[in-house]
Amino acid sequence: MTTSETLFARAQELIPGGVNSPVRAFRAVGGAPIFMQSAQGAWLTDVDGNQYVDFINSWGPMILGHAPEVVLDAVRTALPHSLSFGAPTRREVELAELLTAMVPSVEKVRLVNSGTEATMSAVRVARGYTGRAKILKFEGCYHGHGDAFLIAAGSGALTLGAPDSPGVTQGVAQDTLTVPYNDLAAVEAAIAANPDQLAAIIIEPVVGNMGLVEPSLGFLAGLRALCTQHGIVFIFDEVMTGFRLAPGGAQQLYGVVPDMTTLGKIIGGGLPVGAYGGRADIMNQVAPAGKVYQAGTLSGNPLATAAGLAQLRYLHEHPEVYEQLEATSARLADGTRQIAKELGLNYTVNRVGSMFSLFFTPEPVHNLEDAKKADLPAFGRYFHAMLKRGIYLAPSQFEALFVSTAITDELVEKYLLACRESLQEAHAPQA
Ligand code: HOZ
Repeated sequence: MTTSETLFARAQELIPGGVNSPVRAFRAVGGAPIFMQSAQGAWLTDVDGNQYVDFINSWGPMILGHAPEVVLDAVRTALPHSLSFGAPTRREVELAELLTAMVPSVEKVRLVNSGTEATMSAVRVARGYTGRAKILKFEGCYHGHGDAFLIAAGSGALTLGAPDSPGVTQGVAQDTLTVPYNDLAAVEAAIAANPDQLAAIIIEPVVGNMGLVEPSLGFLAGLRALCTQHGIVFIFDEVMTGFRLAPGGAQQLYGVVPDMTTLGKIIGGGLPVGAYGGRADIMNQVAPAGKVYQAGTLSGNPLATAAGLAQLRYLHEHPEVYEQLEATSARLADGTRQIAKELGLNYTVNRVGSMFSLFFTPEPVHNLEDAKKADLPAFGRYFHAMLKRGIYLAPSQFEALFVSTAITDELVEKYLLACRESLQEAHAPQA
């Protein structure tokens, strides 16, 4: 038995499913998860000493690769000054200044500890601000594990076949409306059927949680107009796209400014941080400025703000990072599409900036129904063939690849060679 297998056996005795977040388990692809030991740059090393080129990057935040000196230095400097105060600190102010400078919609911001906290809080604030109860989300979008979002949810919930989670009460579920992504007419119909009842529309402006799906031309602008017209708070969940698709996230890339934005892991440089922010009049509803309550001892934790500030400052001061990511990701995604074509597969590859997905279907993928047409057993075989060749992908068709600046030309070639061999292996006649 490998050390990973031994650890997984022990973990299954004590941790539900043996993992602390379902998407880490290999349920959709078979086999046992790999336990990691360390990482540097593009490379992950597991507890058995095997190495992999990382295309998950902690689900996005390791945009500069693993253990970048600029972030480690900041944490080393902060470390001797203690680990938590539960009191305000200078870096919280500096991080708020940077976030408001970089993200177009954010005039005021509150730090929390995860993307889930950010989305739960943003929706509560939208409800407090509007005095309305209902929210609208899109099928296959994932906004963390708050009750209100576990209806037609993406990511691990979709992968495990539980997009509507047990444990979410009828009362909560009835306040969440869902419509297909990229379907503006369906949104208009939902608003018309629930006049003056919608507090918020929340969306991943580029979806990463049913695989990578981009917004159709005019979709985000159309939603913006509808929200303005009907007094609905428009929330961009940029937990994965923030600071990744552009310094100001998808809202900068598409030129559509929401009322509120939720941010996650990337603003902690790998440490647990999230944030929600937006228009000052909306954010002034948050306690103690206003009456909508939200709190947290670890919010603005001194190590997390040190890491996050260092990473975001680097991104702010080095816009060339985005050009590099664009060039590398284009080579990876275009190469993947070309290889699939040469093998007669014609699979769909969706890409926006440094996020992309290879869907195991020749049909275009614009929404969840399209994504679900993928050949999941073939994806599972491909996943394991890539892993065997040292390429670490998310263990689900319904997740995106995240590219870091640590991916060199040589690693692009390694990935493309593995991709060709793995696609062939995944489609070889089964014994
Ligand atoms: N939602 C993130 C990726 N789709 C991953 C976080 C997790 O669920 O572990």
